[in-house]
Amino acid sequence: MLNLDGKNALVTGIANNRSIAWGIAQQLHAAGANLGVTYLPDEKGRFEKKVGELVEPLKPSLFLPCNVQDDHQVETLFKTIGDQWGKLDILIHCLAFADKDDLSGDFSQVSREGFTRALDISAYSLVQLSAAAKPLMSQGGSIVTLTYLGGVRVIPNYNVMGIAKAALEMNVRYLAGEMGPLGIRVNGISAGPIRTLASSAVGGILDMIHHVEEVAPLRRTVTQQEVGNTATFLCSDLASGITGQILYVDSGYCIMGM
Ligand code: NAD
Ligand code: 0WE
Repeated sequence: MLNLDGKNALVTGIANNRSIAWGIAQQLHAAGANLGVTYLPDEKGRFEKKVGELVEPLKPSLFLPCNVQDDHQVETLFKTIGDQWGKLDILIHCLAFADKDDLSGDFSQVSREGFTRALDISAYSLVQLSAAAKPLMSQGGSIVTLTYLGGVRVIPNYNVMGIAKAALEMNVRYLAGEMGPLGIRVNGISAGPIRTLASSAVGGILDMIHHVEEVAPLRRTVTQQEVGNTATFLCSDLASGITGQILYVDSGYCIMGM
C-alpha cells in the first residue's frame, strides 16, 4: 500500500513554489511522511525565509541549511537527523547547478572550473548525501534523484549539464549496487521540461515546452505533482522491487523518433 506513515523523509532542492522538490514534498506529506527540508543558504537569508514560509503548512520537523559544496553543512545536517530522528527512510536529491555561461554556445568551450562545478554540485552531491544517509538507513530506505534526457541524448545548450546528468545516472546504478544488500533502493526520475526557477533562467525553454506539447504522446508537459506522485511511489513499498532504475516522467516524449 502507498502509505508513508512513520517514514522520515529529507527533501533537498526546494527554492520556491515551482520547484520540482516542492511538488515531491507535498505528495510525500500527503502520503503521511514526516518531512525534513533543506534550503540553500545565502547572505541575506532570503531562501531561508521564502522556503520556510512555503513549507510551513507541511509542518516539517527539521528545517536546515544545506549547500552541498560545504562539507561542514552536510555533516551538521546528518548529525542533526541522527540526533532528532534516529533513522532516515527517504532521501530526495533534487538539485543541480551549472554556470549560466556554460548552458549556451559551444560545449567544447567549457572551462575546467565550470565542468568541475557542474559535476560537483549536480552529480557528486548524490554520492555525498547518500554516503551520509547510509548509516541512518539501518532499516532500509529509498533514495530518489532527478535527471533529464540531456544526460543520454544531445539537447541543444544543455551542454555540461548533460555530462553531469550522465554521471548522476551512473551514480544511481553504482549506489544501487552497493546499497541494495542493505535494503536501500536508489532510483532516478527523468522528468520532461517544466518551468521552474532553474529552467526559466535558460533561453528557449518555452520553445522546448511547445515542442513537447506538439510531439509527446500525451501532447502536454508534465507537472511537479506528477513527478511528486512518481517519487512517492518509488519511496513506497509498492516499489519494493525497483532499484537502479531511471523512470521517465515525460509524457512519453523520449520514445518518439520524429
Ligand atoms: P529549482 O531551481 O527549483 O531547483 C534547483 C535547486 O538546486 C534549488 O532549490 C537550489 O537551491 C538547489 N541548489 C543549487 N545549488 C545548490 C548547492 N550548491 N547546494 C544545495 N542546493 C543547491 O529547479 P528544478 O527544475 O526544480 O530542479 C530540480 C532538479 O530537477 C534538478 O536536478 C534538475 O536538473 C532536475 N530537472 C529539472 C527539469 C526541468 O525542466 N525543470 C527537468 C528534468 C530534471
Ligand atoms: O536540469 C535542468 C536545469 C539545470 C540548470 C539550470 C540553470 C539555469 C540558471 C542548472 N544550472 C543553472 N544555472 C543557472 O545559472 N533542466 C533539465 C532544465 C533545463 O535546463 C536547460 C534545458 C532544460 C530542459 C538548459 C539548456 C537546454 C535545456
